[in-house]
Amino acid sequence: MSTLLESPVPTAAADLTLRRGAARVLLANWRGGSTIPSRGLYPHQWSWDSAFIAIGLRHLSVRRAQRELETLLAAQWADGRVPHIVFNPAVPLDAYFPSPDFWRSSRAGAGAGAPAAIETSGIVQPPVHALAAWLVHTADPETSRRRGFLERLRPRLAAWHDYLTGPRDLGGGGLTAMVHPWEPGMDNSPAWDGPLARVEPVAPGSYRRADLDHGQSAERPTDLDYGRYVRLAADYRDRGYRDAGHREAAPSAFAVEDPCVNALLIASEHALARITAQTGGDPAPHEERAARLTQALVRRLWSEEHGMFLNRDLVDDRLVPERSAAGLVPLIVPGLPAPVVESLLSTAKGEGFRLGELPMAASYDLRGHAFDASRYWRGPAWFNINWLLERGLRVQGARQEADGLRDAMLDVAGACGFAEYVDPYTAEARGTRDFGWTAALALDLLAARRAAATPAPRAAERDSTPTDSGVRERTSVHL
Ligand code: 9WN
Repeated sequence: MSTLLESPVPTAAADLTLRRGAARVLLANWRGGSTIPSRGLYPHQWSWDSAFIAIGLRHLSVRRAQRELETLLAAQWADGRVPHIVFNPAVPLDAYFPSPDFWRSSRAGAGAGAPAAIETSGIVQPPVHALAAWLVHTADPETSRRRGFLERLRPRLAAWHDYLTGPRDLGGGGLTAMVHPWEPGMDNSPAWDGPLARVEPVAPGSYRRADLDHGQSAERPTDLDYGRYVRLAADYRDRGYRDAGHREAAPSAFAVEDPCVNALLIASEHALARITAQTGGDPAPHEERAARLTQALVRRLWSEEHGMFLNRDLVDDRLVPERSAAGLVPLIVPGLPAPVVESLLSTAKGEGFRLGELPMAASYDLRGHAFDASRYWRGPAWFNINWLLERGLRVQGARQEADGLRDAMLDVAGACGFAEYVDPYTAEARGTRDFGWTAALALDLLAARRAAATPAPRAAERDSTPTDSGVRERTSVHL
């Protein structure tokens, strides 16, 4: 694949080094049909990791990027859910916990439509997939059409969104809900401390954490939190992975409406509209659903007082007063009311996140009572969240700020060895290294920067639609 590393446009030496480094990570983490997030800590396929990885992989190999998403969606359940982990049967059971023998998806999930021949987890992760599929398509529409890529993915993506907006609208207010802290992807966010406090942890000796074999305990969730994660997952499994509304389901002890997850659902619903139009269908139902979700997002999760979106705890039907970066991600949603956008931008640049001043935005308010610069999702800066913020700034027309964040992320990505996350003040590496989405999103930002500096119009520009045309840069990377 080394020839794929050569750019058609003259590239600065530093960019080329970064590109080669990122490509090496993705090549090393490739497992024949999908990419693992990291060797050691995460040896299987993860759902939202694969979507972000496909977004970067398309700059190296469109075929691999397509395959990444196809492999994940091949493990989709008949009820539409896309599992958060697809297990590699060749990996020893003790390499990651919870392992397939904990989830027992093919048996415990049979009633919910889990595949019989592939073992997966039974929970989900944020729906970045339709967005990723569209971006992969735009990288090479010709190959995509020839292989029927969008035709094959479209029904699966539609079923996925139907699941999230149907059985997972647990609050009945038009948003999707997450039933485990692993589902929104920000596992250890201080926003979960309140909702999790109600959950009885399982006994400490009843399982063995594999993550501490690879990660430093000061950078990982505590044992108490793990005990609660395990309890929630085991209870969901023992209910046959049924969601509330089903006659055999009990309400989940943990249920939240998360602004990042719902913003991604909206962005993906817009992408699904394009995918549907591209494959000869009617995009209107998807655009209408995106508009309804956007209204529900503002109605249910916007907090004027906090200047950002918050999580809604569905058990007591209250907003959780914790300012995490999840509440800024709705910047990616087109059509938000102007005062909301103004307030979000000012919160992002303010004392809590210092966007434009620090290298990357923290995952949690720098002044928050639970802030920790090193511990999982309680302060460190993450590349996927910052990639979404960069994208959101462009959607909202804040081009200078977006350029600044993009350049800073590119500087940090190479310097930290493609770390999983970094200290938000010093940009020092935290978590595991050679992390898949860090490498992939660096590739994507590099391509965007190069495209923005290239005068000729590109094919993807012609594919852009009115929703984005006023705010998109001239680049294949942004829709
Ligand atoms: C549990 C793989 C995943 C990411 C999540 C991140 C972390 C897993 C864990 O790693 O979660 O799913 O074991 O901590 O929080 O966002 O998808 O990279």
